[in-house]
Amino acid sequence: MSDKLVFGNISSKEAMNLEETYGAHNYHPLPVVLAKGEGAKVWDPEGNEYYDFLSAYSAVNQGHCHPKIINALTDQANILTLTSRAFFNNKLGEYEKFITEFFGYEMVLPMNTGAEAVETAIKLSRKWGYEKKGIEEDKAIIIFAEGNFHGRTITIVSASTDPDCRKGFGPFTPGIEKIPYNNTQALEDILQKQGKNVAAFIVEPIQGEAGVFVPDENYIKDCYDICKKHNVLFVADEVQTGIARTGRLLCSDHSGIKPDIVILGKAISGGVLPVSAVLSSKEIMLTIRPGEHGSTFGGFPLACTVAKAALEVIKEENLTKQAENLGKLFRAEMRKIDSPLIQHVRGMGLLNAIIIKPKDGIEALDVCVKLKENGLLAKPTHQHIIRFAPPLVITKEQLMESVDIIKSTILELS
Ligand code: IF1
Repeated sequence: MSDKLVFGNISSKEAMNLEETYGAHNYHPLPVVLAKGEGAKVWDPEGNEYYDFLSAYSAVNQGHCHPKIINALTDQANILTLTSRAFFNNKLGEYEKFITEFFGYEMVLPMNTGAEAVETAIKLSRKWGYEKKGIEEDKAIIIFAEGNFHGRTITIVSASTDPDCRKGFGPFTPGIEKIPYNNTQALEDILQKQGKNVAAFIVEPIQGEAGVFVPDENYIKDCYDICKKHNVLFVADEVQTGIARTGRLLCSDHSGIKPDIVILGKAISGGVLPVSAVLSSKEIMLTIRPGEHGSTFGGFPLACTVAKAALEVIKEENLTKQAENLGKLFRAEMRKIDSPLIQHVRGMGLLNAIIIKPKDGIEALDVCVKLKENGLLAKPTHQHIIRFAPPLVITKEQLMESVDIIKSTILELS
């Protein structure tokens, strides 16, 4: 590792000091500073190269600085960026047609961050509950699964079961019930009891933050059927699992169901701008009327142009198939590693995790620090789990090189 500056004008050490001094301490990053990215790789200011196995939490599925997306961004930035929704713009409608056809839905409501899209889905579900299902005013219930991660707003953390997300942030939003994840009986039971007032069940097809927790094969399909039986909307939060990551365009596709509402974010823009979306039917979407919901940036021309290009890349480069094939290869290679540190390997497509069994004081964080020293970036979640989610554009050769880094790092520590 060299100390000479290669990218930018401040060193890793200076960059970390500045963040420490002037930035709120709401994160605990791995001690690595990123200054440049291209495809599946990133570089620090000193020019050290790393494979990115986080992909900005699956936002950079198309790879860092994808030329087609960056061209779309810079071309449009010179023409028109933001207009607000007080006026029409010549990019929004075209994008809305494109994204709804892309995912097979009738309508889209564009927002910016994932959390905003989740909030939108909650509001939309409540509105549908009152107007279409006939739930009595202010009685609507939304059901969430324990261990979920849907974002950071007060209402969303009201639905969380993670003490770090909640503590010190009450009072919480009412009208929320939580049931165990991967337990269809729990959903059936609560709907038997309170179904009349339930507007929606909001769930991640794979729980990301919970450590890439893949539910039983029929879980999502069974939950969907139970929701249908009780006239409850089935809402999939695909902010992390969507857009080719799990080897299907949507993770819900693995279960052969079409959620009533799909929430997307992150990779819609290939990690270039905060772009999120809520997809649904006309029947549901039109319960929200002018003036009832929106945002200054939602559907801005620059975002629409970038998102369209980013979704085109998914199709043009066959990234869904790529995620499926390389994911199988990755899990098979991980399962070959003979080390007491590895307890379990799980995942779908290129959203994978290994569960670390701590040994001689060595934990997931120590493995990630060593991986970083060996040229691969990943982050532990929930202390014992390491998530591996490279950009989907990673080549087979690059993936095998990464596998070698992971193997030798684990063996070095075993
Ligand atoms: C952070 C985790 C990932 C999400 C799902 C909505 C959102 C997210 C399924 C909100 C966001 C992020 C945010 C990021 C950490 C991260 C994360 F570790 F916390 F769980 F990806 F795995 N639905 N996930 O995963 O989207 O508002 O952030 O755009 O630093 O909080 P957002």
